[in-house]
Amino acid sequence: MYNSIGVGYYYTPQWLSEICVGGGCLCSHTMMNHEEIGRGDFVLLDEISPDSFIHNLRIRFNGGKFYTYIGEVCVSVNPYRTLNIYGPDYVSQYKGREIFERPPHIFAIGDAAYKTMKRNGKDTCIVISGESGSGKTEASKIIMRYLAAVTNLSGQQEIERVKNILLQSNAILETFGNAKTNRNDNSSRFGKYMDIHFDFKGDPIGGHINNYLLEKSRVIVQQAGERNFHSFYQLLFGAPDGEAAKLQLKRDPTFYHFLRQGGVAKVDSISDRTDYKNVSSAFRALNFDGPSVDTIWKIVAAVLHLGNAEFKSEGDKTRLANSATLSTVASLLCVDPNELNRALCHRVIAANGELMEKGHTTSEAVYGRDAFAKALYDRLFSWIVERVNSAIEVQRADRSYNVPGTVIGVLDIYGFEIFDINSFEQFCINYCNEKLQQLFIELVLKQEQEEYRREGIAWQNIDYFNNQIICDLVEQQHKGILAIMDEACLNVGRVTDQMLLEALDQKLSQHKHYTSRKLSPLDKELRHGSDFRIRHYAGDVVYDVGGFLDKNKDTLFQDFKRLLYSSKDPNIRHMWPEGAQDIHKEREQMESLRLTTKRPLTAGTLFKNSMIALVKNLTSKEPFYVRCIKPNDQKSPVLFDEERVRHQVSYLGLIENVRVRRAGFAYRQSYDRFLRRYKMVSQYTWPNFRGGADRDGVRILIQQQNFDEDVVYGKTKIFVRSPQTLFMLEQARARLIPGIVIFLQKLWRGSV
Ligand code: AOV
Ligand code: MG
Repeated sequence: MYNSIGVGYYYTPQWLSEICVGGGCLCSHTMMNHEEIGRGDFVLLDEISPDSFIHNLRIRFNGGKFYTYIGEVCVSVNPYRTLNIYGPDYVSQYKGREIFERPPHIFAIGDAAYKTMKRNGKDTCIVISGESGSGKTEASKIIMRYLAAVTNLSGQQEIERVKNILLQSNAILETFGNAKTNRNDNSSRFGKYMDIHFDFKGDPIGGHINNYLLEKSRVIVQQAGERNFHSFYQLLFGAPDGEAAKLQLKRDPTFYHFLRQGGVAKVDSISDRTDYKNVSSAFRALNFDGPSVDTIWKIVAAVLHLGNAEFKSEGDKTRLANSATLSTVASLLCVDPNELNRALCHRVIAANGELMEKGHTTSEAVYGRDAFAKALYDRLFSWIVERVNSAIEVQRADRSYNVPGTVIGVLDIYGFEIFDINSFEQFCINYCNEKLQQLFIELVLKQEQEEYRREGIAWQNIDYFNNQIICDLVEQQHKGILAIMDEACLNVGRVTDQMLLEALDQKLSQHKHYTSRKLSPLDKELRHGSDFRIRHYAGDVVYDVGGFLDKNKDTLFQDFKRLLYSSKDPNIRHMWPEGAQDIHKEREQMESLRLTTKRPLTAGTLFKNSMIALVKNLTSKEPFYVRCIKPNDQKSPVLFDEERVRHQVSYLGLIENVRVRRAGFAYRQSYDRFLRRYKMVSQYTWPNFRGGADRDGVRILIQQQNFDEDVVYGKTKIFVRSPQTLFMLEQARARLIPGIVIFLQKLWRGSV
């Protein structure tokens, strides 16, 4: 029973494992052995410990149950196999039902977000988190498909069109923003937050996508075992012969420098040919016109050719070694080959008040080529997102409704990751995950507390690890890593990555989440002089500082911008508006920058700002959570690697989450629904309670069953401490239902 300090339960429910609060729950009806499927909600565990948590998760994984609740948080384990639990039969089981009425399923979270939005007229959001490969992107697509399935019941053509384009937009974004990594064959290399807009009837009328920092360094370099973005392979393997010939492409990926480095071109789980067809049809669905699609593939091909550009030095000059590549790239980008040559081998600089052309060294030229390729692809990606947004944006006519529409936001962002070599990108990705963990801690606790406060109920706080200290380590003004990096970037040219590391060491030597090779020379993990380590909430990550400054500064020679603005392809011109800037004006600007030391915002600061805006946005909405867990690193449907899972459970704070949930109340329900469900257990409330408000009926029912000690009456809801009380009510209900059914059948037949 419930113990006196209000934390934990001692009970041994032998007969029920899945949450069976609602009618039609499968396990109670099939009398399935609870050992086979575990508890459907972790708050129902006899004892809360990492061992019992993992044990439950393993039983469920082995029994083919991949979703488990912690209250209203859905813990999802990647099944690594196709499941038939997402079809229309399942949709109808979850549609409009309360979260606990059916066995745990991600549909219930989608439905809760939808129902809450509709009922309260309030924006909601679904935050999906977990490490790389844990199933976030799949979860976000399942939720989107669920929302599409439960809306537009009147079958309006326009709404069907909107639903279709919202779903199809995923194919486009994944083609250009996802790649095979060593963690995940379809890893999101950008962050995505999508708002789905609904009209006052609750039908989707459009959407908007915010994208976050694409890992553009992948365009030029991939770690062993990894691929470049899917788009390159889809084009090579999927484009019809005529198209490939037009783009002067060879089908062999090993021909291209930018595709060679990972050593893989084919992935078993991916069909690039089919995906090319899918993305082509998605382009059509989203009304991308022919010239736009041409531009897209031309840029992808140009990047490939550009990677093969080689340089040689002749005297004090650097020249392109392969002129055929030059003319191919120039023709694909619709720019003058001489101008392209000039931009690749020289740059215009301002010296002593004069503009002059300075030749590159060969290594500068290679650096420029790579920066150019990355920038081309990055801009292309942003432009594609812009185009997707204009296709899915809410049409004017829909906006004219008097009742303002509401929104469900779905966040699917890159998961926490640790590679053999971790660079600036991993630093940003892991910082982003720190921010989301922070949000989870704050909101899950806050939500719980607020509900108790709203309902006038006292409760006791639970300790948890607050990762604010790590967020501060990264983002704090003046003292955080980003600020130290920005300071170093002000002097770039003079400051090296090594000097940046020294500055970090100096300022952060006392921070318990930071260490470096120099500060800890005997630490075996820190093998190189350029290594530093952050103790993240999800584990230790060793970063290699090499390239940090350059990636943070993120500059592209102005010469390339001007070149692309001169393109005869209007789409390319549109992607590079700043290339329009007059060269003399630019010189003035450079001069004033020199004097004021004002610099454009760095990549790190821009990312930080976008994270702060994202958190603010999510905080303004009512959040629902899906916490994804990766069962093993082999992508196996049968392997449950306990240690890997234990680590994730620990850093996601799931045990604390259960404790918070249990310290309060295992179950809460509005008085009307509670009464409707259990009214048959009391003669005072069956068939209907006529003695006053629903709350009075609930009170009478509870008193009569002797459960008064175990419940608290809030303003609008009843709060039940022990799940056992609920089990007993369910048991009583289940005993009575057959008699009621017989009685009703007789009634219909007129025999009573
Ligand atoms: P992620 O989004 O969390 O990683 P994904 O959603 O891409 O992970 O999932 C990785 C792979 O696991 C998918 O490609 C599927 O093969 C499989 N998978 C995940 N969820 C399911 C499911 N519900 N049913 C069947 N297979 C699934 V990353 O984007 O890397 O952080 O940056
Ligand atoms: Mg993903």
